[in-house]
Amino acid sequence: MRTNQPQTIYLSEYKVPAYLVDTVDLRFELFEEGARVHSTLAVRRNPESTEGAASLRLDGDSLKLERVALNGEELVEGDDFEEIGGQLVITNVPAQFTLTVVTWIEPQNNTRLEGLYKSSGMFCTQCEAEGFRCITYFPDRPDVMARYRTRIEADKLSCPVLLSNGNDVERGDLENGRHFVTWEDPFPKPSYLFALVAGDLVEKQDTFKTCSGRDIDLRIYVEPRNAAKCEHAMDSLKRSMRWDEETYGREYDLDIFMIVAVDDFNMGAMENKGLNIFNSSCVLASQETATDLAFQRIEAIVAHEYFHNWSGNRVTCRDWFQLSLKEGFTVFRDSTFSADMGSPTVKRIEDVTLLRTAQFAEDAGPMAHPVRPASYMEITNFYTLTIYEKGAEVVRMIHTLLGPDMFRKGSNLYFERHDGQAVTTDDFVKAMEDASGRDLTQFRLWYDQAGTPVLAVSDDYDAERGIYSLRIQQSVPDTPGQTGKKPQHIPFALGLLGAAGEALPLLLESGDKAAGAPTERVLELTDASHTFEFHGLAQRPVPSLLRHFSAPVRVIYPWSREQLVFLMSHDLDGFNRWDAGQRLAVDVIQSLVGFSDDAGVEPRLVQAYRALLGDLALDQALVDKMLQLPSEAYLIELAASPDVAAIHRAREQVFHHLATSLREELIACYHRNSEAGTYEVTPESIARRSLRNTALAWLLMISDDTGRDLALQQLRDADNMTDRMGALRALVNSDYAAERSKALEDFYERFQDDPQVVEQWFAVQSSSDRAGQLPQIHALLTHPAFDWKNPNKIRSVVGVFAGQNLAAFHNPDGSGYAFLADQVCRLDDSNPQIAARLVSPLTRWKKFAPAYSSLMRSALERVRDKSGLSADLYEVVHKSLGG
Ligand code: B3K
Ligand code: ZN
Repeated sequence: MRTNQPQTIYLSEYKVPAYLVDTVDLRFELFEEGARVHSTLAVRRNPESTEGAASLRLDGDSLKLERVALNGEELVEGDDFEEIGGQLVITNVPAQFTLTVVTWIEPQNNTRLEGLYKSSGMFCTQCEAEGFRCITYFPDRPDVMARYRTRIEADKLSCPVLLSNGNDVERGDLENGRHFVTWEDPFPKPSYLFALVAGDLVEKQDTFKTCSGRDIDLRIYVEPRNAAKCEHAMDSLKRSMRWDEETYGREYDLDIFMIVAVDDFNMGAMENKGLNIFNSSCVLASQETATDLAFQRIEAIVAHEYFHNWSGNRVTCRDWFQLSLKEGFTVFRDSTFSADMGSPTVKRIEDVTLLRTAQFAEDAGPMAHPVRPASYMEITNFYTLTIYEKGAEVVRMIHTLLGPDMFRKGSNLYFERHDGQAVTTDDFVKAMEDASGRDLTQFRLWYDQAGTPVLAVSDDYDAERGIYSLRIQQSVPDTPGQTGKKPQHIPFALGLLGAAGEALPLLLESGDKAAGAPTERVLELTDASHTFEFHGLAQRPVPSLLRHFSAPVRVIYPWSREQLVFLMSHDLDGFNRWDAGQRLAVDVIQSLVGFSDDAGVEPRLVQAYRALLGDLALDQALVDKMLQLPSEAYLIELAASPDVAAIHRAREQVFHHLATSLREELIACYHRNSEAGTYEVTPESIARRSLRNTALAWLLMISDDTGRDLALQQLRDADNMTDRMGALRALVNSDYAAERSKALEDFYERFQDDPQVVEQWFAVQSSSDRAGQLPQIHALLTHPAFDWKNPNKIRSVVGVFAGQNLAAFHNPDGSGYAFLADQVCRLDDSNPQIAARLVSPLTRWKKFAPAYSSLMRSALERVRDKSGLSADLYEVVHKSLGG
């Protein structure tokens, strides 16, 4: 616990490590009451370091030091070494030596879930970013790469399975019912990729033949009760391995690849070399217990972690400012993979929805930071949507600017040039430049400038000359610590549509031939203002701007509702069809904020939705996406000084009006998509289930008895979790109070022994403005299935309430804010990383209408004044109150 201000770390102060470590020899003695860690390091002075340091500094956190020896000689505290500010400083070391350090740690008492800890009786680790220092003293920074050999000793009965990185090279029995296994990882790696697992696990085994004909042993380790839930993750893994060979030419390198599922985990999963550790909710799935969304999420996360083997592990980050080097690139890779496995348009819609709703909000808030930050206090606070999602968009723009072939040449060069190295985002861009011959100097600003660029677009049509001109003005808003920004290099994809919806040829010069001319172009914006002229146009076209969302920017253009309705049904870019629908719905909802009269709901919106419900020619997954109204969170993000209650009411009003007007079509849609068939997880069946459940949700929203009966029947008959959860959610969000309670009770009764399902059961209530008011949320926190030590449970109640149940969280009496502040303070003592994440909704206080913002601020101040505030929470709270 600290009370002092944590230190700020600056990128500009980066220095190469003074000492390097070539090999790490570890021996873990695991016991119920703690663990002893013996570490022997082969250390040598770094020839590239200019520091004349004769002292070796090792990082440590919460360690009990038992012994230090140098070249076999015992060292004496005070004479030879000191423990200063968490570091172990060994004085007068030679240029090359062997250092032995023995530490004692208590995994069973580790509630932070960093370093070595216990989850459901199993030992496991999480070392990224700085967890290795909670295991032993070490230069815990990613540019120190070493080869690891790890011997694990434990009780044979409680820990029959002992795992670490690499290949198992030796195993045997010890006295007192104990045994050991030794693992050797031939690839040098940073300490954050170290992993250890010891417990009573079952193994699901499979194999994969690589492109060069090597057989890889694939294993997923789970608790025995979960043995039947690994198939989907295993299939996803094999698909990822094949895809990475085909798309990036990346073959797996070790002979064995392991995944372990653990229940208590701070995030989704971790890419430790050869031994990925997953949050159970991101790996376990079965038809009965996992929704389609969970199936898709598991596939994406398995792929993401697997792809890290090259983008992250073989080529790693020099320092944590470069985090997006591996995260942005790997998110881009997993997103392309998911697009290839399903519908690219739908995947793009999902990614952009997250980006525009949450990343844009981050980029406009007090924690805004560049994709490559210049400073941080606590690195765990920087695993953000900006690093991950905006970082992925930046790589995606490079892909767009270079084209697929040059991009592949660039990625090949990057992997070859930097294999086994710890590098920077600049090295990545340089490889892309060198392979393609393109100059990305200005493009690099995407890594340095925070804030979402704004493009103000205006147009003009000269009927006489047949010229349509488009003026695009770029500005990048100020963010904390950054003002007066330069224009960025932005790929702007567009098309023009004729009156019948036809794609018009884009002729940039007056003499250009229409035949064979492209109907879509990527314009490159580099200046604050550009004007483009399109020739040979007999009529004023309708512009389709920023197709595929070709850059993470806000586009401002005075669309008429007529244009939006037209684009919704005619744009050739599926993404922009969806986007036009969203813009229309946003416009309609916004115009109703503050008014309570239904009569104002735009009839063209109803017509457009009616057309969608009847459009069987269009990809049904896209139809389903287009039917979703913009979320409250997105509407709030778009508003200048949002009044949450008014936005909530306006959205509900539009919802009701649409559902009432389209009742017949919704019932037909429900039945059309309910045709019996065997359960499959294919894009088509997923779309069918989703549409059916969308129709159900809408019908229950207007308290339609037919809808209620369909929901109850679906709940009785469902053979899969998507349908069961769809029906439950519709009932929970309805006014049928008796049915809702009964459905919730029955559901819990049935699934109470399955933690992943119970998490969904918590979330469906916490997210509901009907079932998730504060008294009910309090009741969930005292429910027997709730567990303050389990991040998933905390997220599914507290996180979901504050992040998704916005009307209740923003209750004008401030009770939602006070509640969150209480929970954050409580959690800070046990798990500061989770506390700092959960507080995030309060940090946006400045954005809201005054009545809300002052209450949010007081709640935040109360967190600030908590005694013994962690560094994690300190940084977030002070930055959001301070500026
Ligand atoms: N690299 C990990 C995230 C680690 C977070 C540490 N606080 C998972 C991932 O992005 O793949
Ligand atoms: Zn990652």
